[in-house]
Amino acid sequence: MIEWSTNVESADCLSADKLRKRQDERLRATVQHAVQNVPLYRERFQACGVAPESVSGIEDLPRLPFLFKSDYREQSPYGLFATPLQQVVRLHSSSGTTGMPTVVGYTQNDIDLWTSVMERTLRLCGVTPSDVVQVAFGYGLFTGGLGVHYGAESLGATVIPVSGGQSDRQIQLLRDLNVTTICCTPSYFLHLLERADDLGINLRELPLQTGIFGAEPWSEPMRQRIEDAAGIRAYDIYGLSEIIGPGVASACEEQDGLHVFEDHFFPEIVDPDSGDPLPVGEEGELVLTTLSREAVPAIRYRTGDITALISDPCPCGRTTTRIRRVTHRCDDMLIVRGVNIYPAQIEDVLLSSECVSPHYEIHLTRDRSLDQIQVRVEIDRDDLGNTDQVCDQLAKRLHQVMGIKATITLAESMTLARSEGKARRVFDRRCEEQV
Ligand code: DLL
Repeated sequence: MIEWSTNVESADCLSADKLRKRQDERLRATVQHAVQNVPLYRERFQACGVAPESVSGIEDLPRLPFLFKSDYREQSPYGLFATPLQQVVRLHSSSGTTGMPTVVGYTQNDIDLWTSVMERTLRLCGVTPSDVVQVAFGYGLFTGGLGVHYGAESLGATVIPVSGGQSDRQIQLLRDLNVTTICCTPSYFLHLLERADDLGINLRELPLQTGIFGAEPWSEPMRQRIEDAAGIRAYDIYGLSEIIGPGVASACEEQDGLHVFEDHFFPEIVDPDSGDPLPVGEEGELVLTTLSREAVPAIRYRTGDITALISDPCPCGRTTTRIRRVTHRCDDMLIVRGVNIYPAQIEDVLLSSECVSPHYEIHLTRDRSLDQIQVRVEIDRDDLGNTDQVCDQLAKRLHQVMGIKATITLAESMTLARSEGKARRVFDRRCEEQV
């Protein structure tokens, strides 16, 4: 059993020495546990010539082998489990947005750890025992619903476990139960805003104060739009099933990056191509090591998420390191006519125009071996001004930012698909059309 216990009040404010001592001890235990119980770790450590006893702490991490998403798939379902199934009390699964979903397991200690980091997450977002928290993340194999649920209960808040979907009911509950905090994907909240409008309910007039959003990339302009439209403060929370679920990192009241719960999950940033560690502040791929997980420990997991570490101390007083908002993944990059483009760049440009809504789709096709990119975006319902002019301006801005020409199509309000969970925004049909 990996020993850990965390005082949720003080864990985010440890001195650097105390934190490092804790991380070193926990890493040593994690390495022993993983190498002893998981054949894949044993093989990888042997192949790199690293004896587990030689690992004394965090400074040894760069010597250790990486773990990849493909390892979870190849070892599926239980190959990466370090504890017998008798000790595993729960299974969850990743959402499979980038391929086959992966199965992850939790011992009772892992569930307690998850509850504790989720309680810390909610505290960072300003939630208190007096809050009424509507959990509109999906419950089930997806980690969002149950993760937030346990954390909110442990904090002593009043939890409404509604799960995702049934949007009209969500809005009724927000109104009738005096909900103060809602948790869901940002794209689902955008949808709830529209439904509320259709039902003649102004969210700004309800007691709702806080939105806790995550599980998919969303931009700073999107956060501002949500805050203005709903009259709430919107917080970004980050996590992934392979590590624990939500509860890896969270924004605080300063809204400048996300604090990582680094006494349990150690972050490194590496060059996505070479895997070499990058200095603090430089953008690269986030690599996470679990320091206290039992059932499925992860050593140097390549998350595929792109971010950077923030070195300056946060004015909120918490001492944990921060990461920048994750706006894209390594595998999100679209190569269009030889130019690298991230959907997040397109979102930034679209949201800089007041005339369009935050609902958009990016369609890639190929016409006689030439890539075509079409961006469909909905017009804001109150703004049906000069649409040609809007299209022209957006196309020019996109050309400046991306260096290639995109066709902009304005779609009528409410015509693009809405999601109850993670939004799908990119439709790449280039290969289909080539065959
Ligand atoms: O999405 C866990 C979660 C649930 C996080 C609820 C936050 C809130 P997965 O389904 O395994 O787990 O997907 C993990 O989603 O590697 C990122 O690419 C993306 N992701 C999660 N949170 C954020 C965020 C959950 N705040 C994958 N910003 C991760 C950007 C995010 N991307």
